[in-house]
Amino acid sequence: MFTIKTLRLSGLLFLVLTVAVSCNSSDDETGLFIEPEFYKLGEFTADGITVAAYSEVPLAMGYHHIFFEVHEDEVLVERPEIIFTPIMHMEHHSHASPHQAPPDKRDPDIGLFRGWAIFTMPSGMMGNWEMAVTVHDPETPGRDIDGVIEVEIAESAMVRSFLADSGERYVLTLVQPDDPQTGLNDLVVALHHRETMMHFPPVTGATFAFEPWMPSMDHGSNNNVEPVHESEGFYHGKVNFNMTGDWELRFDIHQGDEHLGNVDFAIDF
Ligand SMILES: [Cu+2]
Repeated sequence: MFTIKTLRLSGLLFLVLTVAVSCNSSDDETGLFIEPEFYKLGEFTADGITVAAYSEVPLAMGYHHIFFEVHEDEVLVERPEIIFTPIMHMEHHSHASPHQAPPDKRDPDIGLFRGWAIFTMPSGMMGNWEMAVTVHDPETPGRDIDGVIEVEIAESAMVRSFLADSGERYVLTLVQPDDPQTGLNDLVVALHHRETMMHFPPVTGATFAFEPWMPSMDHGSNNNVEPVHESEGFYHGKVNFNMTGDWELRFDIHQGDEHLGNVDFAIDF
């Protein structure tokens, strides 16, 4: 079974890659400032405009901030409209996943445009992921820049796709904790409905019964807080790990009178 230890491993890999990224950026003649600890996913240039994408760690199944930079002739493009769609090409079909485009202002702390994506499957035998990106520069009406950045998605246990009793498919993502500690942890889950292969609107009216359970010792914990909706399909609560070890986060999900499903995440730390 894949556990959060996979994420720790990504952390180690990240350290190694940071060095590689730093070396690359010294070759970069643009002189643009990029947070050196970011992981470069890729870039493309079309019609003189260069679009680069970054993440905080190498991508795995689950929720990730995706950062974009846009420049033309070494000059940053102000207030571009950036639209992107994560797409997985599988043998017989393609599908997207939940995501949100960045606003047209740079994140003030980072100086990049920040959106997010949830990757629902790993790259590999099943298929390959890319981000289809369109950039519209409002200073040049009618000029849209299109490109594709291929991304590699590692396996993780942070996403569950499940069928409701109605036959509809949903995606539940464990956003937090991504680095569990003994004691009280922030708990964040995101719930999306697969309306079509390309459209995953957030589910904003769900209720969660939530219980952490340690199967090997057959006990739970107290002081947990069931996640409640905060915004855009993201639900916030608390999870209490009263010891380290193998935990299951057990969710029983309803929407009104409808039972959507029972979803468990395994965490081992
Ligand atoms: Cu897929």
